[in-house]
Amino acid sequence: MKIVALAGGVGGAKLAHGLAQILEPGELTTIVNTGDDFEHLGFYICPDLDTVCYTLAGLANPETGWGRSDETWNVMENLEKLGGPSWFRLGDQDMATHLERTRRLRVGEPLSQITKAFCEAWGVKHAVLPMSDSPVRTMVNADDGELAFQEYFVHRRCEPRVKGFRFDGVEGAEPAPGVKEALDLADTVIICPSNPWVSIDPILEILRPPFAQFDGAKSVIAVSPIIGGQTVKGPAAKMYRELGIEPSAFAVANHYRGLLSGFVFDRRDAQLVENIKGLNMRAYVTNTLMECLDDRKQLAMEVLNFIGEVL
Ligand code: FO1
Repeated sequence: MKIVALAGGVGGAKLAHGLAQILEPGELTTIVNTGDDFEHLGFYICPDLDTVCYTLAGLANPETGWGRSDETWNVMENLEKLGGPSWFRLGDQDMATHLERTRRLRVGEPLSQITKAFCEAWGVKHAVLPMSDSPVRTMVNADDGELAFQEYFVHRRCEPRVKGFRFDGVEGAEPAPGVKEALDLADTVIICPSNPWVSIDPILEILRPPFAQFDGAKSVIAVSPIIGGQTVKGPAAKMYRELGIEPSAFAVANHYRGLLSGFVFDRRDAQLVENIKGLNMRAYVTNTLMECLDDRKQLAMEVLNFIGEVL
């Protein structure tokens, strides 16, 4: 079975990690959102790409989900003493990633190639691709004006009310090398439990125009990031509410309506099963909360079995 997983940050990385425990390298390609990339302190930072790579490498910080485990913060502490910006926390080990990525980008190496080289260095065996080598920037239209994604997410702690989103640069951006090939070969695309508005929509915007078959011939399965009306992490539920939609697994299924052959959601939302089937997709109910490594593997196994039923 060949699988393409679409992922944003922490939730997506956890399921990709579960899939990587089961699938052979060569059977799994994870395509990652780069809409929340930004330049900060002179570094080119790719939070979701790093979260996915660190997680697959077993290097991710288990408390935050982002950044490195066993991290030290010497640079940040000294930066703060000098009055430098410290709202975006960069650990010492993590900083090496941004330093080297920025250096390579400056000498003309594309992001996809840099990611491949980093994955090799970290021992990540399954392919990880940025959605595009061209910069795409998620912009949050909030009640007090438009904000760059990290400004909204980290600096303003998701406090501004959202009115919509714009993916700056998406029109001119091509999928990264390897993305089209992976999709052509894939039996199934799994949309990981990431934020539909700001993690998955940017990837879909990049993929849709050149991949007509993506809207029909391939089976596409999504896993809900919303459990019992809430998100495990991040502002997806708050975003749904502010956009006038009741946050629920049904709202997520409805968001991807027309694209999905199957939808996986949590036991706590089992009462939504008939409504979800009414969206013309198969439904699978299980425990989707990934609290430990075994949960990741268990959910991945169940999603793969469900794909077997759907195909
Ligand atoms: N998220 C935070 O909430 N606060 C931080 O200081 C922070 C630093 C950070 C550094 C590197 C990195 O790769 C990610 C980091 N994140 C931080 C997470 C990240 O900005 C968001 O989780 C994603 O952009 C949303 O998927």
